[in-house]
Amino acid sequence: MVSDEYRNELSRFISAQRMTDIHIFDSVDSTNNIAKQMSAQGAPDGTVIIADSQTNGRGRLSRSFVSPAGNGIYLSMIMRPKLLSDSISSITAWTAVAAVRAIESVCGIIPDIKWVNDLLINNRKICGILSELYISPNSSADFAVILGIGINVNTEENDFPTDLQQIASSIFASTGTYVSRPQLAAELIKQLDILRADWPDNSLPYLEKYRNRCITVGKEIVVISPDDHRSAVAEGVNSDFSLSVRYDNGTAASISGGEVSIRGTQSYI
Ligand code: BT5
Repeated sequence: MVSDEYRNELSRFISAQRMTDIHIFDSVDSTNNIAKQMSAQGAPDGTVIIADSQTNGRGRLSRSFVSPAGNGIYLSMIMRPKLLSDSISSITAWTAVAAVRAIESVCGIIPDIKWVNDLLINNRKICGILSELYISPNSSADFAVILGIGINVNTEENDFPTDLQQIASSIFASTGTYVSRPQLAAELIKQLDILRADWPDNSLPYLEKYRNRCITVGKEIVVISPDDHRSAVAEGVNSDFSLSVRYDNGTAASISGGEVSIRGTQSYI
């Protein structure tokens, strides 16, 4: 069982007490789905689900996240904040910063951020983030935020499906250095634990790091909503992590992640 080895390795980096809320699987449909099921069963704040592979890894807006066995990290953390304030819309961006910090600490390379939820190295996507909300059908006071992170760690470039080969990469393919998945997963858990403690008041370090790594700013982009494609220039990241854009007709707007994607006009970024 890969999951047994994974657990043994992970426990070299994580205390026995913390390991009790970490659940490791060989294969699941989606770690975010398992996290929702566990949330419904009362799983505590900080519960972690990790899988060696996913059969239905999910991205935003019903897209999929390719999640083969043996070389990626597919991890979801259950977060149970006391209140659900407007600031929850920035949790994906906070999670991106936590993932950047973990990769920087273990791999010595600092990924860029493509607003709002992609981490890139050399302009290729190596990580995607999907945050979702679970609300109990019985009580709106019983809710959880699911932080889902997928990282291509040791994937070879030609292992990606053809349609992803121009946009996707892995940490190994970009740096030439093999990375220990349990070590990186452990650091990611540590950074997400710090994030839970920082949420929502200690926003500034997250905003500073996000702005520092966000390569979308200054680029010509297309803002894609369900019924519209509009050309714009990305002008900056606002303090609520929304993207400040100026459309071609001169109108300024702030866009938030929910229903919108962006593409560079020159390339994926
Ligand atoms: C994301 O969505 O990138 C969010 C991905 C979140 C995955 C994690 S894994 C753990 C947890 N459980 C889940 O089921 N999901 C989360 P989005 O920004 O919508 O990007 C999706 C797009 O990225 C796809 O349409 C492809 O173009 C591209 N893509 C798919 N798989 C990829 C991969 N492995 N690496 C890089 N790009 C990929």
